[in-house]
Amino acid sequence: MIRPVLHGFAPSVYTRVARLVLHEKGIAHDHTEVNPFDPGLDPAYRVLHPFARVPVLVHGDFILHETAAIARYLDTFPGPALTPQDPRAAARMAQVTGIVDAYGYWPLVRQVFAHRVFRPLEGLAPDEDEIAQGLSVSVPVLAALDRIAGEGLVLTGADITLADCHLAPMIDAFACAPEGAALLAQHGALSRWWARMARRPSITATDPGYGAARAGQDLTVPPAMPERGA
Ligand SMILES: N[C@@H](CCC(=O)N[C@@H](CS)C(=O)NCC(=O)O)C(=O)O
Repeated sequence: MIRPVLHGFAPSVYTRVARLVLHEKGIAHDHTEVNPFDPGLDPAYRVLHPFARVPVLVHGDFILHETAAIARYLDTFPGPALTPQDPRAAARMAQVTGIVDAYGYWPLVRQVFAHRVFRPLEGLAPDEDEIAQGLSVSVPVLAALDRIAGEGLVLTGADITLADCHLAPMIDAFACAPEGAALLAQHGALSRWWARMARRPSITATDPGYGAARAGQDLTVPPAMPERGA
């Protein structure tokens, strides 16, 4: 069987979504490190990703970008199914993915995490207005996800689905900011989900090391990759 290759960036939350799916499925794969924020990014990378983002999955002659599509493709590989059979649970899973992509990523990650955690680690000043705006925009996002987690069709912490994989990296990054952790704590069902989810081996194995980075480690150094599953 041809091994898939994940092109990704160690600190990237979207790369981590794909890595979580690979880990939960136990898919043997290789990894190529690409920094999409590098002004010197090889223009040839746009052959793989016309918008110059990460991740990209290359499987033989099949090139796939957009994380939700990558996750769904990987879920067709052998291993535990990460898509629920129940139509309503499957719909909720797609809904969580949509909420994360459309409303969650920017405020949670690019505004709160990037400015409170990542930029200071890179020696750059945070923009407090971005953080304040990100926190404000995050409130309805967390509320919507909290309702879904409380309903119990997905985000149960028991039967993991692609919804857990898509959401976990965003929440982990957001909660690295003290204000993010405080806001998350106000959402009981979502907090309980994250407390259970954070204990999964896949979360530990794909940890980009924000905690360690806060202690002075370079975040752009990839963790122990390539990761190889069963
Ligand atoms: N819609 C894309 C979003 C991927 C994305 O935004 N990735 C970030 C890293 S987490 C990125 O490559 N950012 C580079 C940039 O914004 O220039 C997906 O679902 O894969």
